[in-house]
Amino acid sequence: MATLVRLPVPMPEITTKPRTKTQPKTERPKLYKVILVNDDFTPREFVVTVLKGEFKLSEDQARRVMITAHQRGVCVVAVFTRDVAETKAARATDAGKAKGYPLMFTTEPEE
Ligand code: TYC
Repeated sequence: MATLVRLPVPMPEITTKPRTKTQPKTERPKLYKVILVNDDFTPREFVVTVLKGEFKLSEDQARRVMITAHQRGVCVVAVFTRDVAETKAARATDAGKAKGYPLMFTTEPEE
């Protein structure tokens, strides 16, 4: 008499991959504001000239930025990546220093 042996049948293994939602990485660099600071000595025309030369502002834009800093104490000139902002602020500040003016440009990170 034959004995029936029941062998275990292997089940196909179902594996589920954990779905980790991957954000498309298009990291944008943090931007920095270049800020023009008012003082009592630098001639208005010189400030306008520096703004046009270093920041490529039009005559009209440069005058508005200069007047805003003159009236309110500071004015944002433009925003750039950190390196560019710091280089431009330093060059513009140096342009004033070369003429003996206390003209100052600073940088600060955007919120
Ligand atoms: N206040 C300066 C003046 O009356 C002009 C000036 C404007 C200087 C803006 C700096 O960031 C400045 N001659």
